[in-house]
Amino acid sequence: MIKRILILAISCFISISAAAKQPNIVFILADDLGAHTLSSDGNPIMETPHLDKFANEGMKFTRAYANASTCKPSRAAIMSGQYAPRTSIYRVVDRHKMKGKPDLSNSIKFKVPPNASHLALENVTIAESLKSAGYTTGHFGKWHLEQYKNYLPDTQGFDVSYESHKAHFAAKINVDQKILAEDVYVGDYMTDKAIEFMSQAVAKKQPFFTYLPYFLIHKPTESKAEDVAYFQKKLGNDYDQTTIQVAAMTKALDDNVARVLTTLKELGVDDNTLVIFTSDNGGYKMQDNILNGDLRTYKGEVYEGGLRVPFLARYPGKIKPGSTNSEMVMGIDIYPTLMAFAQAQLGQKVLDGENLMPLLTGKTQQLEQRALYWFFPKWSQYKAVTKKWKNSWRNVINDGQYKLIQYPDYKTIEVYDLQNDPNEKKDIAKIYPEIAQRLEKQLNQWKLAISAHKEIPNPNYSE
Ligand SMILES: [Ca+2]
Repeated sequence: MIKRILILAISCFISISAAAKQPNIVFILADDLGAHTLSSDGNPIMETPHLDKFANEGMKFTRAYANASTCKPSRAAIMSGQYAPRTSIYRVVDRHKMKGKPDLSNSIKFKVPPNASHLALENVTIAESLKSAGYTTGHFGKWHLEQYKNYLPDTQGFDVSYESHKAHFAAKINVDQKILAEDVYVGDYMTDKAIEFMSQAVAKKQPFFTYLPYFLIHKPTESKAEDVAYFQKKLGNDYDQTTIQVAAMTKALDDNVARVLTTLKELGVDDNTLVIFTSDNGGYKMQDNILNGDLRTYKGEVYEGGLRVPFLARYPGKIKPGSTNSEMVMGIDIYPTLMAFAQAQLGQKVLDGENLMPLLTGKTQQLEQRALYWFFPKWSQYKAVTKKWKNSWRNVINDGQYKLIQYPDYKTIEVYDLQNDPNEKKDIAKIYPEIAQRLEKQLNQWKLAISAHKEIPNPNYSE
C-alpha cells in the first residue's frame, strides 16, 4: 500500500514537473528557399548571418526534404503529418485546366486525381494537438490550405491568426480583410504580430506555439528599398535585377528571424524554446540556379533542386550547438517531433513521419531505415506538336542511396544513385535493371498500402 502511494506520489510529481517543462515552440517556414540559399550552405551572394548563427547554435540536417516541390501540398503534409494521398492535396492549381485557357483534361491518359481545395477539417493539425496539450497557438504568414477565405488557420486550431500570401507590400490580411499600407513590408508585419503574441503568452505564463510561415522569398520579387540599394552597391552589374531583389528578400527574412530570436532572449524564454527553421520547397529557377546550387533543377520538379531544403533546429541545453546530422528528414517528421518535445498526444490518427527528437537531442545519430515517397499527379506545359506533356504525373521513391522517378503517362522510369551522384547527372535505370525493379516494386507497394489514387484510364482521352 505504502509502495503504491509512493508510486502515485512520484508519478504525480513527474507529470507536474513534465508539464512545467513544456517548451515553447517557434516554427519558421520560409517559402521557396532552396537548399543552397543560406550563406553557411555556400551561397556566394546571399547574406544570412542570423540564420547561420542559428545553425551554429543548434543542429543542421544536411539532407532535408520537402514533401512536395510546390507550396500547397508541402504545407498540407507538414500541418497534417501525412503524405499527399491521405489529404488529396497535390497541386496549387490545375495547370491542365487553367481559367481562360483550353481544358486539356482529355489530353491526359488518366482520369486526373481530384485535388482537394483545402485541408479537410477532420484533420487534427499540429496546432490542434498542441492546443489540446495546453499551448496557445498563433499563425503569422502564409497558410495556403484554404479556399476563398474559408478554412483559414482559425478553423484548424490557431487561437490567433494573421494570414496573407499574395504580396509583400500593400498586402491583404485575412481574417479581418485589412489591407496594409503601401510601405508596410508583410514579413516585418508578421514578425511584429508574432512578437506581440509571444509577449502576451509569456505574461500569461502559457506555453506558446508560434507558426511563422513567411511569404519570403516567394515571388513577386518585392523588397525593401534599403536592402535593394545595399545589394545593388555590393553586386553592381554582375547580377541581374532578379538576383538583387531575391538577395534583398532573403536578407529581410534573415533580419526577421533575428528579431524573433532576440525576442525570445528578451522575454527570458530562450532556454525553454524549440525553434525550427525550414522551407516548403526548393528555390525557383534563377540565374546559375543560385538558390539550389549544384542540385538538379528547382521548384516544381521532383529532382533534388525542387525537393531539398534547409532544416535547422535550436533549443539551448537540449540540442548540441554546431551539430549536424545527415539522415534524410522530411516535412511530415515535424508533427511527431513537435508532439514529442511538447509531451503532447498525437492527435492525428495516422502520422506518416518520424519523431526526430532522438536525433536532435543526440540520443541517436540514425533513424530506422526508411524510404521517402512523393506522389505528384500534376500535368503542365502540353506540347501540341509532340502531343506530350513536358511535366506529367510523377511518383518518386528515395531509399537513402537510390532514387527512382516513375512517369505513368509514358511508362518510363529514371534511377539515380544519390550517394555517388547527388546532382542526378546519370540515369542508371537501364544499367542496373534489378535496382530499378526493386525500387519500383517498393514504390508500387507503398501506393497500394496508402490507397493512393490509381491510374484509371480516361475514356475521353484523345491523342
Ligand atoms: Ca513555396
